[in-house]
Amino acid sequence: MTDCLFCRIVAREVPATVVAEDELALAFRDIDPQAPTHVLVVPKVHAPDLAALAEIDPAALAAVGRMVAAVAAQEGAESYRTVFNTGAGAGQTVWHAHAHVLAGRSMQWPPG
Ligand code: D5M
Repeated sequence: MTDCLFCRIVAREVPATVVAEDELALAFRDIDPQAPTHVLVVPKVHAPDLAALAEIDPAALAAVGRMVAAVAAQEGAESYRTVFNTGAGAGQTVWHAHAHVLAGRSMQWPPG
């Protein structure tokens, strides 16, 4: 059994509120939402971060990108923020590439 949390969510070994799925990607609600809409979009293949995913499986990266837009539309978001934290210093805590999709409130820049 893998010890990667998001691989285990993809395998349905850990429960999550899934909002979208296709062959290559899965979207589920963040357990600690930072906005009224906060969804994580993950590739089904394991890659530790965005750059690794681009190397390992460009098709899965494209699927994540398409699913980000589909989730935002499904949530009725006209504007939304997409975040890939990379590295502990940037706030990455789960070492399986994931896009945060945040919407439903105004966003500040710089993000902090
Ligand atoms: O983002 C990792 C995100 O993963 C963080 O926002 C919490 C979320 N998380 C952690 N465990 C779960 C489960 N079990 N379900 C849903 N969401 C979860 P990062 O950018 O790595 O800090």
